[in-house]
Parts: sequence; structure tokens; C-alpha cells
Amino acid sequence: MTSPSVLAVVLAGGEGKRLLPLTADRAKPAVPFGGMYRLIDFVLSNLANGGYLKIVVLTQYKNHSLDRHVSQTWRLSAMLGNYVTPVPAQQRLGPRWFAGSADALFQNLNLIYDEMPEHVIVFGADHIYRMDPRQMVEQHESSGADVTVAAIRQPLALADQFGVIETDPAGRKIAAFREKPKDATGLPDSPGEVYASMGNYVFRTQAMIQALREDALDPTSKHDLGGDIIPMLVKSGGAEVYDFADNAVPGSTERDRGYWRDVGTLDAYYEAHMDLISAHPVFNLYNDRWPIFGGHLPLPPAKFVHNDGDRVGRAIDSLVSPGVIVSGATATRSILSPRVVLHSHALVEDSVIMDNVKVGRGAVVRRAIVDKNVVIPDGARIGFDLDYDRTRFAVTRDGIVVIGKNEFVDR
Ligand code: ADQ
Repeated sequence: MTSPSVLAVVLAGGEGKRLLPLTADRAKPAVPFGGMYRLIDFVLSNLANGGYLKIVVLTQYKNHSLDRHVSQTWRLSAMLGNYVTPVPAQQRLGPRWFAGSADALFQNLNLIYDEMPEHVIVFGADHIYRMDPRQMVEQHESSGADVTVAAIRQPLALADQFGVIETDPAGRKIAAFREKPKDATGLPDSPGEVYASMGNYVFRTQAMIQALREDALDPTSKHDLGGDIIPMLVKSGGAEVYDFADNAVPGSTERDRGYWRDVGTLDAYYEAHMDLISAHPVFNLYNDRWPIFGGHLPLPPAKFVHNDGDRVGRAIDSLVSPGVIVSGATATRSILSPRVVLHSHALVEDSVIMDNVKVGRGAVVRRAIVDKNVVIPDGARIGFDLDYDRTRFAVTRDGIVVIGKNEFVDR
């Protein structure tokens, strides 16, 4: 059997308001993650590892760094007909940006007509996970569904952040789909959980085109995939669920199988980083059978210097990127992105430090996210006096201090 022709569309237009200040001047999918990556690299790696190499990335808000990242990093072989193309909001249908994710697809139907694939994969760009999309496409192909929606069990308390799915007791057919309900009830076999949409879909192309056209004519629609298109296809009986628990990625470990994190809030973003760093991490970046590709600058190796007297240059339970210099300073349970420099006697604990941050002599940074290019002055203390930190930075509900890109930090 030959594989069906498939075009992948990645929805990368999210504004990411709840990730402010990290999204102050970049789109959410362009937010750096794990030292060497941006959020969008996870979905693109999943698609590329699965062999889906015709990919359109729909962008919208503050798309400069996202466009640059996608066009510089994700250059596939055009000779083989492969591409990852960022497509900014077009205003093709008059002077408006995209209304919702369905409108974004509708406005770009020409890209689908250009390829006329049998199926269209539509994945979000905001999640940290490994997934072999071939398994979902195979199920979709053999069931003949109009749309297949990937789903994962999530706590009932989070139901209002997700599309909540009810299945037919007999199997995979979706009986009801409610976008972010406030009154969801738990699953019959697990009352504390719901079955949540991951925002990843595979459509039969014709069914998708028809649904988008119908939706475009509906003045009451918000033109949202989760809010309008999926419920429409559920009503006509053509929607099925793909259980992410069935997905197995080559090289995955018992521990990181089934890992999926929605990093929609700063606390979730921070926690997902902490999932990377133990000796046996819940999310393992070191699976070379399913690599996560990122933009790697030509940088020198990380270096640890000054191990004399009371100064020790070291990093423990941490990820350290190329170009980092740890000079007589200590990092524990932290992520150090490229070109970070820690000066003598500095201490960085439980923190996410982004590209080109400099931490001055004797400074202490604890439970913080520090965005690009920030200079922490000598002797500064971040994350100790949260009341004071609140007067100058963002502090999350869980007490994580977040310092925005290029922000000036006083002592
Ligand atoms: P949300 O993430 O809240 O819920 P949405 O804001 O539409 O839904 O974002 C979905 C994806 O589309 C994101 O990757 C975002 O970047 C992108 N996006 C949003 N608007 C866009 C636009 N106009 N143009 C291009 N891209 C756009 C969705 C589903 C839920 C599901 C959760 C899982 O609607 O049903 O449970 O994802 O996290």
C-alpha cells in the first residue's frame, strides 16, 4: 500500500498573552525553549521525523523572529519537493487579519488547492511533546473519518482550557465536542479526568474544504477550529478520536512515553523546563531516533573555569548549551542557553536562563526565567524578596520571577 499524499499545516499564529513578557515582541511559537529550541521546533520535528516534509506554517502576530527562525533553520531540500514555508496573514479577503484558526485555514485554501493532498494534517505549535504522526494518519486513513482529533487525558480541573471530547461507548467516534466547557464532568472510568483535544487534527481534504466554506458563510461563527469546525463535523458524524496513549515514538523511554505539555502559562512553561533536567528526565531530549531539531549557531563548546579556593565553575543537574562560560560560578537545576556567562561566585538555581544573559559577580538568581540579553548586575539577588521583585518584574502564581528580553535590572 502506498502512503496517502499529505500536506501539513502548522497553526503558529497564537498571541500567547499568558506568556507575557516572553511574548512581548515574539509570537508564542517562537518563544525559546530548552536552551537550543523554540516551541515550534517540537511540532516541526515530529512532522519531519514522521516523513511529512511539505509543511506550511501559518503565522500572524509579531511574526518576525518566527519567520526568520523557520526560514533559516527549517530549510528542506527543494530538489525533492520538500518545504517548510512560513505564510504570514494575507488580508486576502479584505482588510482584516485572521478571525480564528479556521479563518486562517480558509484564507489559505489556495495552498491546499496547489497540492491537492488526500489528507491535511493541522497541528498547533505550542506544545512540548514527541509524537509519531504516521500512526494517527494511518488510523485516519483506514477509518475513512472526515476528521481525526488527537486526544489525551487531562485533569478535570483544566477542562475549561481544552476542547473536551466525549466518545461513543463503542469506540472512537466522537459523540460530543465542547470547546473549553465550564461544566465538564469526568470520564466514567476516571471521574477526575477528561478526554482533551490536543489541538492536532487530520482532515480528509474534501471534508475540510467543505466545512471551511460552510463556516465562512455563517455570520454567527467565530471561525475557530475547536469552537466551530470540529463540532460541525461531529454533528455530521464524521469525527473520530486518536488516543495519544497509543502513540509510540521510536527510542522513547518508559518514562517519557505519552509526555505532552501545553505550555500556555508561565508556570507550565517553567515546569516543562524542570521536566528536562533530572538524570532520568520525564522528557528526554537525548533520543536520537526521534531528534528535536533546533537552530544551532556556530558557537564554541561550553566552558567551566576557575576551580580554585572558594570558587568552583560547575553545573549540576543542568542543561548547558554551546558558547556558555561558567567562571567560578555554580548552576544547579537550571537551563543555560547559548552564550550565557556566569561570573565568579554567581549562583543560579532552579532557573531558565536564555540566550546571551550575563550574570554578574556574586549575583544570585533563584526560581527565575530570564529572557535574552539581560544583564544581572554584580551582587544582585533575584527570587529572594518576591514583594520587591514584583515591583520590577513579573512574578507568577507559583512565585517564579520572569525578566523580559533586554530588560534593565538594577541591583
Ligand atoms: P487553544 O490553544 O486555546 O485551544 P487557539 O488559540 O486557537 O486555541 O490556538 C490553537 C493553535 O492555533 C495554536 O498553535 C495557535 O498558535 C494557533 N492559532 C490561533 N489562532 C491562529 C490564527 N488566526 N492563525 C494562525 N494560527 C493560529 C486549542 C483547541 C482546543 C485544544 C487545545 C489544546 O481549540 O480544543 O484542546 O488547543 O492545547
